[in-house]
Amino acid sequence: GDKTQTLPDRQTMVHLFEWKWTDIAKECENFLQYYGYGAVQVSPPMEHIVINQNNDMPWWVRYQPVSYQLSSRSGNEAEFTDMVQRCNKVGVRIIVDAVVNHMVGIGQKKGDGGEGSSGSSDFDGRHGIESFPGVPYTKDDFNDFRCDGDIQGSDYQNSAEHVKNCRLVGLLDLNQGKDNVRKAILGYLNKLISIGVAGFRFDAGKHMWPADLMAITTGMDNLRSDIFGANQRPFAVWEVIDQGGEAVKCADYLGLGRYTNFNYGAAVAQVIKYNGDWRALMNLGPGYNYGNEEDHDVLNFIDNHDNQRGGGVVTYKDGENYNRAVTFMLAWAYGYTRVMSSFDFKISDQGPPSKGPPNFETTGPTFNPDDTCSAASGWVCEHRWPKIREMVKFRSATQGSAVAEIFTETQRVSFARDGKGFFASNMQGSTWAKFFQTTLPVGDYCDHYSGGLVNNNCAGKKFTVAADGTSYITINAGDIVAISMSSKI
Ligand code: QV4
Repeated sequence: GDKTQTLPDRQTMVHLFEWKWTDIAKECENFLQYYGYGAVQVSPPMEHIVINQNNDMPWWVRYQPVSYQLSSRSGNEAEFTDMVQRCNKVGVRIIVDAVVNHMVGIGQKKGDGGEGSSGSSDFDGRHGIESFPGVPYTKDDFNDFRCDGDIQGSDYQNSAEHVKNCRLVGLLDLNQGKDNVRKAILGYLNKLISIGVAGFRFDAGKHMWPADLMAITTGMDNLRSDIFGANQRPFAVWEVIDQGGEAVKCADYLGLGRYTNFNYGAAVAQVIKYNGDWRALMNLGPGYNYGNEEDHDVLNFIDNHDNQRGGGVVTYKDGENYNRAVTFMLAWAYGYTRVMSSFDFKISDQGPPSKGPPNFETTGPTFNPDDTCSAASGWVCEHRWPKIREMVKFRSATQGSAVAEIFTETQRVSFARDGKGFFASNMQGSTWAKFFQTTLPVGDYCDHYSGGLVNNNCAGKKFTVAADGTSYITINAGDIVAISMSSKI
């Protein structure tokens, strides 16, 4: 379904890319609950291939399933279960990255060239053998009879059939039209639901047939009623990259849940990274450019674990521009929002911080006194950056209130979230100072962007709103101001 299944006032999800289950459990308890993060997207929890590539284990091994045992680089089943319980207890939901389009890359076999598995299962992905006893799947469960080759670049424009039936970068393509394949996938998903997860990010949704996905969607159990209430359906977001000109369209997936709206981060990058006109962002919503569907259809984000590795979007490597991009997203009333949280990488394949060979055991983040992650630990933790974590509070406080009072001047935009919040960005080379209509109740407010309320003390700039909702606000060149009901002093 498209319903987020988060607590009503928590409307931001964070992707804790490659974090260990034990570290996520602590993060829910020690940090996420206090800033209003509603859910965590976790890396794929199933058993995956294990590879030593130049004395490192690439991050993408997590996208080559060997079986549906809950045994991965992030931890085992007991640790996963403990994480789900502890996060739910403090009101933070777990969203699982479900890789059900394919298994390992063709030609790979356990024991060959150092290839192994993160659990106990054997596998043989050689052409025509294609055996995964841990599920089990046999060669008859794959799409080789429909397409025995890789998806070609031109297929993306010309052939939905090839995009769905051929192999994505050599990954053995499962046939979700088969009953036993559907049952195996549903067994995996329903087990996760019984543990207490709230839903799924479905990897490579674009590469599966919507009719098969409908069967899988309707076959899922209800969420646990002791946690979510009666008759609640799992949240689903389908990974469909469609920025126009594609044979497979995001609109094909409406009704199955939400889809990953790659048009959003692209639009924001156009303005913030490539010096476009900020006023364009005031139209970002349903119908803006291609592929921006209704509010309840989209998951919006600035960058993800794929396109931060060279997709032309704004990423943590852009420094202050990243703060600006995520801040705008969290202030603006469109879609369910996801914040990316990365480990620092120099090359694209690089795996998360680890103890190195032979086991590549992940080493977790450590924290600075200001609650950011220590750079020495290798984790970037964008979700803990002071401006971003404050804006998550803004989003919670403004949930459900519409954009109002838009005021613009070339690279200057301001808007209110009716009765709940006010945002202004000044990307012009000179100070912007005037009376703004904030729509907020009379009182003093602390600016989230320059510090926010910390233990009830204002660490940022202070602004006074008069009885008529107006406030005289000064915004420096290149700065942002954001106040909300959650920063009322
Ligand atoms: C290699 C050759 C192939 C050959 C194959 C033969 O390159 O030409 O056919 O061997 O076995 C890795 C390697 C890739 C290797 C492949 C199979 O990079 O070189 O193929 O494994 O062994 C991630 C990485 C991929 C990685 C994959 C599996 O990005 O590089 O492939 O994991 O480990 C499209 C899709 C979209 C996709 C996006 C990246 O529409 O669905 O590309 N996004 C998701 C995930 C992404 C993940 C996958 C899908 C696959 O977000 O992280 O790919 O699960 O837009």
